Amino acid sequence: MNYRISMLIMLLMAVLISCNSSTTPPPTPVLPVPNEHQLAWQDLEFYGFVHFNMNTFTNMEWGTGAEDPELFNPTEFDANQWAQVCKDAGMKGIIITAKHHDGFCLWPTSTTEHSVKNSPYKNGEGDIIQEIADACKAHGLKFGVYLSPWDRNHAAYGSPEYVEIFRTQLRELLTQYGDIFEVWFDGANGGTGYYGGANEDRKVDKKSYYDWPTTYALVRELQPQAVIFGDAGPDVRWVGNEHGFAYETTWSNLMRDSVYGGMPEYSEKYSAGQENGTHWVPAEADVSIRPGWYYHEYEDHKVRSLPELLDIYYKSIGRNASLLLNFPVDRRGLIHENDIAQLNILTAKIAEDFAENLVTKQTSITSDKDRGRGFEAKNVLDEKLDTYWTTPDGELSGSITIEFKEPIIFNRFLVQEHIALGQRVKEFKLEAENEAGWETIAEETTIGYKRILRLPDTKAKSIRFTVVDARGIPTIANLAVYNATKLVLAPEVTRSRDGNVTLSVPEEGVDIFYSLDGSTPSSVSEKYTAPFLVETGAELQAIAMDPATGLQSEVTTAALDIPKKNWKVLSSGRNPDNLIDEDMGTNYISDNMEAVIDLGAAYSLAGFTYMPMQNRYMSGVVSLYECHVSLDGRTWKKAAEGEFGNIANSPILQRVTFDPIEARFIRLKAIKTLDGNPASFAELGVITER
Ligand code: FUL
Repeated sequence: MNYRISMLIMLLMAVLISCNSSTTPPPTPVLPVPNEHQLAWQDLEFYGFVHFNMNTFTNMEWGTGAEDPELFNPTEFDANQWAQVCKDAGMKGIIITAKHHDGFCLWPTSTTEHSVKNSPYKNGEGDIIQEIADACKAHGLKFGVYLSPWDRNHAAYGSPEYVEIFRTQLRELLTQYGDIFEVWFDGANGGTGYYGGANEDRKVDKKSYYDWPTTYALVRELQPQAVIFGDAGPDVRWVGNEHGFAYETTWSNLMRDSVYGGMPEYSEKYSAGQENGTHWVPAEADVSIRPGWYYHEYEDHKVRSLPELLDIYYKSIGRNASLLLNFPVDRRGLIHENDIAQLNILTAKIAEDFAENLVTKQTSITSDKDRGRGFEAKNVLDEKLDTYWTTPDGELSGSITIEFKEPIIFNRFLVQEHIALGQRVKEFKLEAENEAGWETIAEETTIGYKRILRLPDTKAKSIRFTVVDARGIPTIANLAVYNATKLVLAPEVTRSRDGNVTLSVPEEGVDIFYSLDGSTPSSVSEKYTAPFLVETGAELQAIAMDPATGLQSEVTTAALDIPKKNWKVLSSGRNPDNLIDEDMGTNYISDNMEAVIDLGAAYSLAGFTYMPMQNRYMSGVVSLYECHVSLDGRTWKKAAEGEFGNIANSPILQRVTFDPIEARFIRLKAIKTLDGNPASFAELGVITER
C-alpha cells in the first residue's frame, strides 16, 4: 500500500470514528418533561409581582366589592418607575393584579362599570394595564396578568353567566396588551361579598364552577406562549405558602390530575411536587417584600430585612423554584422608597455572592464514567444548559471530580440539571478534599433547574460531586462554587426579663464588639462571647466585624434600663406576663384599658416606653394615653398624657419622657385605642433617671 492510500484510509477511519462517537445518542427523556414555553419561563427565575388596585386606596387586603370607583386615584402613577426598579434588580418581568377579589378592573373593560373608567384617574380616560404593558415593553420586561376568578363585586358571581364574563375579561387582557408571559389564577374564591348589592355569602364548587379546561383553551388560543399559573398549574404551580420558600426536596413533577385550585390539602400534600408526578408543573414561590400584599403605610417599617430576603432567594431560586417578589405599590402609584432600598441591598448582595465562579480555577475535571463524546464532564463548566454530562444507559449514579491548582475556599455550591429531558436526580452528595482527606460536605435530594447550597466556609484542593441515585441517568448541565462574602449586619439585641443581653448576627464567624457607656465600639472594645447582665440603665452600642476582611457593620444602639425581673403586672387581662416578657411578638390585652406594673422597688422614673402590637392585623393599639405613677400603689400622680402621633401608620416603639418622679408603680392608661377594641400592649418599659 502506498503512503497516499494509507493516509486516506487513516483519514477515513478517523472520520468514521468521530462520526460514530458524535452520534452517541442522547439519553431518552424521563417523563414528564417541560414544553418549550415552560422551558423559556424557567430561565426567567426572578420577576416582580405588583399588588396595586382598589385595596391600595382602602387600606385593605381583601376588598368586599362594595368600594366606590371614585376611591381609585393614584396621584403620581408611573409604571416606568416600576419597570426601572424591576429591571435594575435583574427581574425579567412584572405580573399585575389586573383584577383582585374585589372585582375592580385596572383597565376600561366592557364587562363592568367597576373599573378605572369610572375613577378620577385621568378623568376615567386612563388604562393602567396599558401603561404597565408599555413600560414593560420599553424596559425589555415581560408582562403578566393576575385575574382573580373570585369577584366580590359582580352581581352574577356564582352563576354560569359570570364565568362567561370572566372569560371576556380574560379575552380583553389577552388581546389588547401585546404578549403576555404568564396568566395568574388565584385559588382563593367563594364567600361573602357585595355581589351587585346582594351582600351575601356565595359559595362555588371550586372544582367544577369555573370549567377551567375551557378557560385554559382560551389562553392557549390567544397567547400560546403564556404559562398558566394555579395550584393545579396547568403549567406553573403555587409553592404552597406565601413565605417564598420552596422545599429541600422540590420536584417539578406533579400529580396534576389529583389537584384543583384552592383545594384545602394542597399545601401539605402536593405543593412540593412528587417524584412520580405525572405532569411537568414547576413551582413558583410568591412572597411580598412586606407583610401585606397591598400597601399599608403602617408597614413602611416592616419591609423585609436583608437576611430575610436572602433566605427567600436561596429557598426559592436555590430550590428549583422561580421567585415572584411582590411590591405593594403605594397610593402615589409608585414602588415605595423603603422597598426599593431593601431590593437594592438584596440585589447587590446576590451579585456579590455570585461574583466569581471558582470552578474556573480548576486544573482538571474528570468523571468516573460518561456517555461518550458530547456528554463529558467538562460540559458542566461551559455555562450552557443544553450541554451536559451524563452516564451510559443504566448507570444511575456517577461522580465528577474537579481539581484546583491552589486550594480554594467556598461556601456556595450551585448545580443544575438539563431539565429538557426531565428532572432526574433523587440524591446527590458533595465532598471536598483537604489535608485530612475527603470529607462529605453535603448530602441532598433534588436538583431540578437549579439548586444552590449555602455551606460553611470549606477549604478544598478538589471537590467531588456524586449523583447517588436518580430516576434515569443523570444529566448535569452546570456546576459552580462560590465564596460568598460574609453578611456583616449590625447586631440584633435581645434581653431577658432578668437583664441578660444577647447580641446576635445572622452569619457565623462574624465578631461582635460592644460598649455600654455610649462610646462608639471598635475592634478594641469588649468582644461579645456570651450573654451578659446589665442591671442598670445603659446605652448599648454594638458592631459586627468580619475578621477575615475587616468589614464592619453599622452601629446598633439600644437604650437599656432596669431589668424586669422583679416586676409584677397588677392589672387584669389576657396574658399579663406578655406585657413584661421582653418579647415584642407577644401581647397583653387589658380588661380595663390599662396596664399597671409594680416595679418591685422605688426608682426615679423619667419616662416610659410602649411597644404597640406588631401583628399584621392590629387591634387595641393605644392612641391617646395617660401615664400615672405611684410610690405606694394607692396615691397616683399623672406624669404624662398625650397622643402617640401616627401610631396607626407607624406602629413602632414609643418613648415618652417626663420630669423625674420617685415611684414604684406605673400605670399606662388608654384613653383611646385606634379601633375602640380593648387596649393591647406588646411591651411596657420604664426610663429611669440617669
Ligand atoms: C392570595 C390572595 O388571596 C392574596 O390577596 C394575594 O393576591 C396572594 C398573591 O394570593 O391567594
